Amino acid sequence: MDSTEHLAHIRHASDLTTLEQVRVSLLGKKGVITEALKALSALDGDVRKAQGQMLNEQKQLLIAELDARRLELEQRAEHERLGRERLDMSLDAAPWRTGRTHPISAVMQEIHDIFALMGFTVRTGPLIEDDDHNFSALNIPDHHPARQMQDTFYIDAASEDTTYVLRTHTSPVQIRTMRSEQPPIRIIAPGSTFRSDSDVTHTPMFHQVEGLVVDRDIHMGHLKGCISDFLRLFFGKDDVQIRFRPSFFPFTEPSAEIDIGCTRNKDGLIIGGNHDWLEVMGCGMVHPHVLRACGLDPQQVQGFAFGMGVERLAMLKYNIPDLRTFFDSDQHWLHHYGF
Ligand code: 2NM
Repeated sequence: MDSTEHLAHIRHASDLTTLEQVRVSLLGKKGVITEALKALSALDGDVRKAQGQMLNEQKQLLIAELDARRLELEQRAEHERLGRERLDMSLDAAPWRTGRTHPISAVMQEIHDIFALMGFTVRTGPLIEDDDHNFSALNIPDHHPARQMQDTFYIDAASEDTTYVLRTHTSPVQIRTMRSEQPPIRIIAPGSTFRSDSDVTHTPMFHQVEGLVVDRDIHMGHLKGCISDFLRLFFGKDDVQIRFRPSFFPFTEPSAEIDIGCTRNKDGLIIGGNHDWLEVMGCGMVHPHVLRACGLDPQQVQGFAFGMGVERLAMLKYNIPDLRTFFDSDQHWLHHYGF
């Protein structure tokens, strides 16, 4: 086979695979040129020199031709690929969203930060509680409606003599704190709570922040000052109207519900003004039975406590109309209402 024939093979190779086969057949370990170069050793003197020079020139030419042909075939393949592919520049880019803080988390943090300023620290406790921490120690009698199956999630545990429930409020944390720490106590207990209730204004899981202060000579004036400061800071209004309306809870005596002044107009509700009242919290002086159940002497120390629903406060502060949307995990909703 002479050079012309080799060159023809290179030029007629119609794709990169074929071209590679041609390269191997010429320059590979057992290629024609390689073998011819090996055969030089059998020759001698001037013949060997002349033949070697010729072969090397031929080899350089073939390498150049192989490179040229490879470039040509690669460019052709690229050209064909570009002709096939379609890139629609008018399509929207894939959407991306940064994460947002859920309004529940944001409001919990805001509540925490205000009470932290007032010297409160945080306590937490188990979500599964026994009957004593969730009810009995809180002076909730055996046949109180709050204990009924319709309201409370009871845990099936046939082998246990203790009854377990999903905590219906965070108050068991206050019980645990009073039993394990000595006054002065000044704590908040944030967290999730559970009630067997589901309609437009109730979800089976919701969030509370409760608070407790126990010390010598604590009275209702401390409660009113503390809560008033909190509500003014939380709603960001110095002149928010606050009303303590007598109420009843088994664990506090006296008890009150706290309303704030609001104004209702066509768009809904504005915090401020005193045309109307809106319930935002519950509170009271810790019942002597509760103090005693925690080993404290009501003659020596007194306490005030309060509780608020985080969803409700978030809805009021940030104008979120529908409670259930908190738990939908809807990215668009979170983008709108999140922080
Ligand atoms: C509320 C309203 C009133 C409360 C009472 C206690 C405890 F454990 F100290 F007795 N913790 N939380 C309390 C009082 C909670 O929530 C609406």
